Amino acid sequence: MALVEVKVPDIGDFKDVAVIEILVKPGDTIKQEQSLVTVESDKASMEIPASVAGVLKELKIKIGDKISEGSVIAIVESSAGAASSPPPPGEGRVGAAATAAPAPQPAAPPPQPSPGGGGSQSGPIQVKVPDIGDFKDVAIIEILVKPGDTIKQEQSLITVESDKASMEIPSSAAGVLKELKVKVGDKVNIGDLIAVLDSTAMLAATGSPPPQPSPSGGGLQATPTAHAPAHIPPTASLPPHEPAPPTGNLPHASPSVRKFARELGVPLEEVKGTGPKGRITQEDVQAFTKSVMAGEVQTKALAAKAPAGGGGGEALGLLPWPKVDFAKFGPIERKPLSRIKKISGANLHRNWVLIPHVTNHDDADITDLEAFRVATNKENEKSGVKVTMLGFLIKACVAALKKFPDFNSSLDGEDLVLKSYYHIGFAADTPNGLVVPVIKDADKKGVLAISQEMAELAKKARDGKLSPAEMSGATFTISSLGGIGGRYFTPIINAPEVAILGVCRSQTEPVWDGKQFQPRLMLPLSLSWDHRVIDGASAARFNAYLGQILADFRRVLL
Ligand code: CAO
Repeated sequence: MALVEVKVPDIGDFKDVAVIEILVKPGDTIKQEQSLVTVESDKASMEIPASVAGVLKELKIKIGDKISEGSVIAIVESSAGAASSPPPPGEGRVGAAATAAPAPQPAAPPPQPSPGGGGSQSGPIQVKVPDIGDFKDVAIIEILVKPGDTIKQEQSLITVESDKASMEIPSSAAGVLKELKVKVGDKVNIGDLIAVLDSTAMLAATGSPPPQPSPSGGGLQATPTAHAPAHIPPTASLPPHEPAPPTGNLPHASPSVRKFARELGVPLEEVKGTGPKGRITQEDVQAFTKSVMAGEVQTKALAAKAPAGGGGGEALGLLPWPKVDFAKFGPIERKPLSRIKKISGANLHRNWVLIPHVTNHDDADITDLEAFRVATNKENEKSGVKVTMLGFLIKACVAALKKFPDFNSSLDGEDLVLKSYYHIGFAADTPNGLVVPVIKDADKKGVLAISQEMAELAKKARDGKLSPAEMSGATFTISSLGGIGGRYFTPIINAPEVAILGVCRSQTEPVWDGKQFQPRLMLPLSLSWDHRVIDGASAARFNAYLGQILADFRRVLL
């Protein structure tokens, strides 16, 4: 056993680079070549590996310290029986580490323009990978430019990454990018051709010759920069997570954190870094993963998927939407959803998911009202205005809304907005899908006027001619399937309203009057309400009151 000083190996021209991350702690058993710290200059970020295996006794640096070649990083009790006195910087064990996990040689001279191109002459210039130290077969992880771009000298063209460092490769000359010779995923080495620039185009564009490659300009460029994802629109179910601040192109993270994120499939550009200068740490990646798993945030990819097929069920931890080859079971026809279906579908889905719905079912005795309606229609035969049960229902609902104002409200944050106007929407079935025209100020209109307006709006709806104004502002909605049939159903609340009345087809039923069964015309009512605003008792009272009005319409006057 021997105590060995682990020093900063030859890291090329880097001097006074800041320690931004410490990857080990005293007591840790360290493998040879295991990364101990991450340092960062304005040209690259890199991890400094251990030159020996053993137990870490003491750390000699802390975050923020500036270190150079030869600086002592740590004292390791080596199991290999090393010399008790440390070798000079760059030699012995430390030197071995530098070889085993080579540090970039960042300030090597830039590649010279190839014969026939570049330099002070105009024309094509070949830009090649400069001397990047001992790195071999480093993978291109990002291409930062595209053909047609005007490139400045030393502008970063690509980012490469090894398992110990990430760096950007700058252009050795200025010009217009004619051709990229590499793609993401390619492995490159010193001398490999990256791109061809045209300095003539540059000359034409600027009127001055491009700057010459500088002797020190071919090194490594600043790598770590945080990446800002596009704003993620909130979905019905989950809030988007707060994106990282917009400061550059690449997520600011060390190569090992990048690798870790890649293994987990974590989009680093969506992770907010909590380290120095917004650097993303391993803990940040872990915390992000946890919050996605807990359903607290959604990744951009999931948010983008949400509107399609499965409706984003994955984000709710649900099974993915089943993918079935329907044609396997018989002939099929594929038809795109109509525009109205797409819009109303998305709204209905949101409302169904976000509103805690409860539906109360009840029956109203409309025997006398129906007799009155039939008589009214007979009297008005010549006028052409036909009154349907829906006209009476709208008027009856206004009376119930006045008695139970919570049903004529909307939730706005933690406030309930109670409206003193009564605009009643009615669901209309059209060849292209469901729309909801609105009878404005129904409290100020008689049943005949309401019926006439309803007929006009329903026709406009079927002709696809309703204006947005004619479909907005409703305070309560009725969905009547009375003309079609059925008994009861669960209507979906039309947000931001808090209740909706579903009506089915009336039929004559035997009703016990205390002495005997009487044939009565009964109208099935289904009232869905938002349980955040309304409770079951008020819903039952609302339905009962509505039933009373429909049973004796004179109550509307009271
Ligand atoms: N019980 C028995 N008969 C009823 C009735 C009821 N509750 N409601 C209507 N009727 C009768 C009408 O009296 C009329 O009979 P006649 O032809 O003998 O006069 C017939 O059914 C057709 O009425 P209507 O549907 O044309 O008129 P309406 O005022 O009842 O409804 C409108 C108008 C536009 C709401 C309706 O045409 C419509 O589109 N309904 C579908 C709404 C819908 O799709 N809701 C579901 C939403 S959730 O997907």
